[in-house]
Amino acid sequence: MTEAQASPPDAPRAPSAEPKKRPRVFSGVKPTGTLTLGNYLGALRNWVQGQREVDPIFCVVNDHAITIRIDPEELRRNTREVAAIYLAVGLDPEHCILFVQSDVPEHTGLAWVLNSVTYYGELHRMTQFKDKTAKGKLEGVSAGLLNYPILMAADILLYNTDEVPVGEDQKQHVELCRDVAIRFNGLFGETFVVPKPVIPKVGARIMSLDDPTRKMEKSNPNAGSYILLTDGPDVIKKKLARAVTDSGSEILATPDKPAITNLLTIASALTGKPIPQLQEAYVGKMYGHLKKDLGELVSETLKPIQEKVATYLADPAQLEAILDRGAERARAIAGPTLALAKKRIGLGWKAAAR
Ligand code: AQP
Repeated sequence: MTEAQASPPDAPRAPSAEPKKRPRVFSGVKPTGTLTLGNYLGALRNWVQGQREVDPIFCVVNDHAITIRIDPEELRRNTREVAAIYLAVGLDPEHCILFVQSDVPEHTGLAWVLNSVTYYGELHRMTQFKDKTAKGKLEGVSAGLLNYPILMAADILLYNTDEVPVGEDQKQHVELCRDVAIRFNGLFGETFVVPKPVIPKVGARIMSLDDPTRKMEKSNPNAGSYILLTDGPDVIKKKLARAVTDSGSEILATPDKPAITNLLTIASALTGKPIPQLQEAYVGKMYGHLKKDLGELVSETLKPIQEKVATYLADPAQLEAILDRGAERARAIAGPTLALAKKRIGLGWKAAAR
């Protein structure tokens, strides 16, 4: 029995009472560029590690990418590449539902419904909106950038999601999603499962290599600020060698050493070794030693992923078949949820929808 059959849109439903063996997990990355080491450590790696314990749905959220100006051909290329990265890092398409957001129109459909229960003030307060609008310069900023968290709420709520594994920067958006779900349920009757964010213990906030007070992000105009998952060993080593450091010479993760803390955090996330153990190993050594070791470590971690990405990109038919199948499975869940939300709010108006 498909989930669509299990939850017909007009059947009364109490989401919290649904029998579930494993928590439903939903997350995604927007293809605004090639993914960074921050995206990998804050999100992808944790998705892969936890995929067997959950009921996982992962999406390339390309509808989000058009909230900033992006060349259409670049967006298409990035979308394919992000999908290839999902597979290359180890997401299993037999187990996870993997798809591209724009192939499931229920996302934008539900976003419009949720627009009506989300307040302008809530959106305006979002830290990411404030950061991306360069602290108040609103000229040329799309309405989509402001409304982005509503679409993200729709992404999550469509799938009766229990958990949303994200990096620290997205926690606020998941909290807004919770508020919106609770508000909708309160106004129109029990409709959505209220999800919770799941933040990794290490790697939740990888910082820029050129400014350790800013998070590493793929849309940063300075290529030296991030490591891309597609960067080759020489580029990785050069970027790390040029990464800013702190005053002093001791290799310690302390508040007055944000740059070294960031490098140690990356090393800890990749080796699984706690930071105190790494600090111990670097007693008496220079910043350069840490940077050199990290260059090797990051290159070795990314090499097998890069080889697999190339294999998936070389076979577009196979990639599209996997994503088409994922979109079909996603729609079987998303369709009934959207229909129920529309019915609750009065947009499902036909006699059969009552
Ligand atoms: N620096 C980071 N450290 C840890 N986790 C991070 N994530 C992003 N940057 C870091 C996590 O990656 C997932 C996907 O993010 P996204 O691409 O959908 O949006 P974002 O958070 O805005 O990521 P970027 O790289 O900063 O993108 P741009 O520059 O395009 O805005 C999320 O789980 C996020 O937490």
